[in-house]
Amino acid sequence: MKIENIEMRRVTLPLVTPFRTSFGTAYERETTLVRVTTANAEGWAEHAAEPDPLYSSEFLDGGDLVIRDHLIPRLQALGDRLTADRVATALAPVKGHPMSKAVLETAILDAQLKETGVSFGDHLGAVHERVPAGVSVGIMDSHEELLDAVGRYLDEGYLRIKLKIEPGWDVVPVRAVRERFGDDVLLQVDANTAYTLADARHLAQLDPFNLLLIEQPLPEDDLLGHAGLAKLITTPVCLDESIESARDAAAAIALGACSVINVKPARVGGYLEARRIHDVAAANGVPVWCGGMLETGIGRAANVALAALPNFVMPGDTSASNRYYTQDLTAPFVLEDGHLAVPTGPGIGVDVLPDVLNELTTRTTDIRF
Ligand code: OSB
Ligand code: MG
Repeated sequence: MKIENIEMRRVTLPLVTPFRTSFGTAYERETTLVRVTTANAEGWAEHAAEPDPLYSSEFLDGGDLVIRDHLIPRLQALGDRLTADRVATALAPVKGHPMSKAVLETAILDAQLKETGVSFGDHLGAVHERVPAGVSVGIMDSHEELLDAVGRYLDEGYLRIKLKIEPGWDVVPVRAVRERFGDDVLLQVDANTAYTLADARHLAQLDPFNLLLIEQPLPEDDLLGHAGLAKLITTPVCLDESIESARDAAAAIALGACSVINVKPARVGGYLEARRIHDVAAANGVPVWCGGMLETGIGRAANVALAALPNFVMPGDTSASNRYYTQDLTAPFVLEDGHLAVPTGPGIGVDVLPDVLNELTTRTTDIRF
């Protein structure tokens, strides 16, 4: 495939409500969009990193630099032999930076699929036309505020609630949600690495609440700690930050460090590696679900397609556009009966709205290929 141009466009979208996690509070979502132009198509993807390196070591300004100075030159060296399948191998000599690699591979895959008229879902192996939607609920200033938010999301039809937790905001809010909304609500928690193995006895106090899982309780490099914790609590341990590849997934499963995996395509270098994680997990009887990074409609479209693969058996953080934004960059993803429809058009299957895009753009860089 011959690429003519790569545009990097920085955009900022205000969030409808601040989103607080154990590592910080986001008031807006800033991202770099990558637009790949070929003779017959335009491929789009969005960078998952945040402005600060708090979720992982990647951050947006660093991503822009590594894409421009280290990743794109390696793709240019492939010339007309460049295809989405060859991106990961071409970029492998550059250590780390999975989110920056993912945004390039995804935009190139989108352009390629648009040229051939194939949807992301069909290309990846989707088996569902719609996927169940969960919602990730941030840390709040009070329990009343939390219960209000959870109540509103349940009224909207969300099929699973995930509570962000940290030391000082864990057992008590989980109990409050269970007492208010009952034992039938599918409920899980996400600590974003905020605990250590020494907190095992404290985290065991979550056992009676029948949570689907606890996500990433310990630091990302502590697989043995997670394996130890899994033996000390009955809540299933799920990994997010720890899993950056299918090899990581295989190791974590073999060590007993997790019994569920949150698959975020950006965190693992793209949708092709994400599919391999899906496959490794399936082969080991480990369920997976699709995580999110507050994506706009551009990233959400591809995530929803991935979430339609057969081993995505738990509702993902694939929420509707209005959970994040009053005005999305694409036509909004809307909750229908607790589900989002998998796009069926070529590539990611959604169009970027040009006026909204221009209004939210803060800078643009063109790289002739
Ligand atoms: O840990 O899953 C996470 C958002 C930003 C960074 C990390 C995480 C999250 C979420 C929100 O939990 C998921 C979403 O709704 O996109
Ligand atoms: Mg997480």
